[in-house]
Amino acid sequence: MTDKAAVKQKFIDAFDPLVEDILDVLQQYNISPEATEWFKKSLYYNSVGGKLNRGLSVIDTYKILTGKNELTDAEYKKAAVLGWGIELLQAFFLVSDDIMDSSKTRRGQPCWYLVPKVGMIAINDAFMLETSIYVLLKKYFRSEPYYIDLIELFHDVTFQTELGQLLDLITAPEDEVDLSKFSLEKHSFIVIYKTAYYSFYLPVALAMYMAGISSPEDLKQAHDILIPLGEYFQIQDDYLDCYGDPAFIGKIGTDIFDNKCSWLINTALKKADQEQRKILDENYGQKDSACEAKVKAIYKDLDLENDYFKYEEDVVGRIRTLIDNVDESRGFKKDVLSAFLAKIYKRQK
Ligand code: GPP
Ligand code: MG
Ligand code: MG
Ligand code: MG
Repeated sequence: MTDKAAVKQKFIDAFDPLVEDILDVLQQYNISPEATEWFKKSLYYNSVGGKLNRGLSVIDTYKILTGKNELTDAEYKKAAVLGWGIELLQAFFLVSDDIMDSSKTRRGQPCWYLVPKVGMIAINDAFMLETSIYVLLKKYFRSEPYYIDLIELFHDVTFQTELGQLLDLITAPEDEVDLSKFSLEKHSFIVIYKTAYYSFYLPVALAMYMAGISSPEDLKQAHDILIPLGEYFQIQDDYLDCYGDPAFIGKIGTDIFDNKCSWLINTALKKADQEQRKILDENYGQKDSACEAKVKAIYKDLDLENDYFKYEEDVVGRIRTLIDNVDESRGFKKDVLSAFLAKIYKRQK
């Protein structure tokens, strides 16, 4: 096993006792074995199987902030609880998002709502994935002075992500394709809220509270770089929706079908001539494979892949400069941010 695989496996192994903690609550309430089994299946199906980057980042960030290469078992456990808290939040978002986006696969398997017998029970399962976070925080952090900061942070970030999802959805109405409503400014707003807060700011802020390096100034420094980093990450997601290999990314892109205000369509709209614009107007968001192919053909004619590669080099340069200017005098460390950037630069999945 490579080092990286071993690190991931250790984190995955830390999930089993946490599932037991959550299921203990059901047992206290005398919930039937059938319901307990259902919930256990949902916990594993929806939380494990992805890259786990967000969860692992809590542990990495904590190590960098404290300068410790090895954590004690107790420290590792607590960082892992916070990491799994984000993964549960992500599971809650993805189960819900796949219903809203009519997606088919996630992490190389059918979306949870498409699993036989699940259907719309997935909505309640999503809620329970979310509330499991607070079962774990209560058990492991209740006596910490920063307990309320953790809870408030999870709540604020959840609200921000839901606002982003709202913007994403109302900018992509199913029955009314109007590309003139899209813009890169709107796109930026959507993706910062729907992705950057929970995927980038949250893991770092959680580790900062746990490490005790959490002055408002340091939280702001982290925020001001992690938000653009998260925006870049979602633009990669938009790019991969069209150009990624489904076998590799574990999901089939739906953005053109679903009339999404994605980075690619916005970039295409800026470059298209009248004729190309007409084809985009007629074929975007049509929930039809032939229409999708016509949109992809325009993307190819416009050489959007090249725009994406240029964007990537440009944004990474800007983020590197921001990182260089971080003030480490109160204890925050630039390496936290460079480690994040290194993890996502030129990612293929
Ligand atoms: C990613 O958008 C955004 C989320 C997963 C947040 C969902 C938030 C909720 C409150 C449900 P996406 O649809 O582009 O992701 P993917 O491409 O993985 O489906
Ligand atoms: Mg989606
Ligand atoms: Mg979505
Ligand atoms: Mg996407």
